[in-house]
Amino acid sequence: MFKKILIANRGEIALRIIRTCKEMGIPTVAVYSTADKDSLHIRFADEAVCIGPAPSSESYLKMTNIIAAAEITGADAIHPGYGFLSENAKFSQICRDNGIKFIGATPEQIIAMGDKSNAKATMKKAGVPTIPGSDGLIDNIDEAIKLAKKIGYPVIIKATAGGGGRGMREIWKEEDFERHWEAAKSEAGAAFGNDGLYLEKFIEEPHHIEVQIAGDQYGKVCHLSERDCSIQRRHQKLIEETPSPFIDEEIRHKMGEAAKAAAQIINYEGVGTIEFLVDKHKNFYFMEMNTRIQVEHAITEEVIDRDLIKEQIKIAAGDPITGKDYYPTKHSMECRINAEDPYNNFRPNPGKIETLHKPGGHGVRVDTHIYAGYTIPPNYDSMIAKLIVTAQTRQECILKMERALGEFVIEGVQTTIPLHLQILADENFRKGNFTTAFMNDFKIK
Ligand code: MV4
Repeated sequence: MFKKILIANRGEIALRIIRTCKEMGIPTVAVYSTADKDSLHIRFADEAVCIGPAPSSESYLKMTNIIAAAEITGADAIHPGYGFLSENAKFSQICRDNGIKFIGATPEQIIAMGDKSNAKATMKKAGVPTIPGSDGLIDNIDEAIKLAKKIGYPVIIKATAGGGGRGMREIWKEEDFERHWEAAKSEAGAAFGNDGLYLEKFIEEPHHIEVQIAGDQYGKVCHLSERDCSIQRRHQKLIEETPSPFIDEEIRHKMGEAAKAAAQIINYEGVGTIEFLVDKHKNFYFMEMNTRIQVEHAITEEVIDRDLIKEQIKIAAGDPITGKDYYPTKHSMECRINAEDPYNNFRPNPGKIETLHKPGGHGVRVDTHIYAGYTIPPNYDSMIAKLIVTAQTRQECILKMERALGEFVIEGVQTTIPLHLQILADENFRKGNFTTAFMNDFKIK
């Protein structure tokens, strides 16, 4: 097992990782920016090293400073959490070159999945369903227009270096093609330094459903069932739940097998997620793979009763997995609470937490780094807490979430709690009748 783990992250996920390390008897090193000098992750860890000023580019993204912190403290592994350097192939490589275990994907795996057109081709080879479209990149616009006609409108152009909703253009009719194509190409070139584009049939109002997987270095893989992440606004997830109200036993099994085939073909080690788009006929298609632990991992933990960070660390240390798939019998739901004003276009609202009361009781879990008197710095993501509730059924889960949101008191900053209460009260949400378009026409009262 590792002698000491450095956590190259901040906020709730840094605390989450430190907690598991403590339970495993592994000493921890926190790193922090000057803006985070009063953060809890510094106090929870055994040691802490300041790695730079407030901007992420000079601290949490500064690879040389993080490696230096690991060397000074004698850490033999780095956990990157999510965001920041968690899917950075160069950082994974630098860790390897310095004899430090990166608790995440190898540089090869990150590169293979980071190029979206290449990832899609790999999945097609593995027999994972993919969205009809171009065979790889297209650089000739006439060829692209011909293909769009053959597939039938609407189509979507995607940047191969994009992902997570960046670098995409829907096209509904041929006369708009050239304009969108040129715009997408120059945007992708400017944003990613890679203007490679590919084309797909546009799936209208899809469900976003992802399957959690785990793999070990002995070639075993298993799936840990799905999460429904369709409730999102501008590619920011708001509420996630497992199991998905849209997915039945048969499709769950088929998606699980497809996700395992996806993990297997790249010899995936560790925990990861295969994202699928699911259309109204319940056809599912590979969309992207996330080679990291995700924000929403906790709802899966609650329904399968496993600590996914612990599994991740054990796999990185060379332990084998059982290879058993998990099918939950409980229901779990997460509301992401952001310091944003839902009445003012979700404007970030950092500042001092004057009063804090966290909800509790059976089946309620709050993963957060905030405390009364804490000042949320303006430099980072605005998520300040994850409220996770678990019950026997979806209906009980919704009632418990409403009860827990009602108990949650955060004074001093505006939060998205009122929005969550209104989504939970929505008739279609309660029926499980929603897609990724749900928030498009949702009006907060
Ligand atoms: C699509 C699509 C419809 N058709 N691809 C958005 C995130 C990125 N990973 C891919 N995305 C989409 N790809 C085809 N062929 C619709 C989306 C999409 C979406 C997907 C998942 C969750 C929310 C979304 C919101 C808008 C668009």
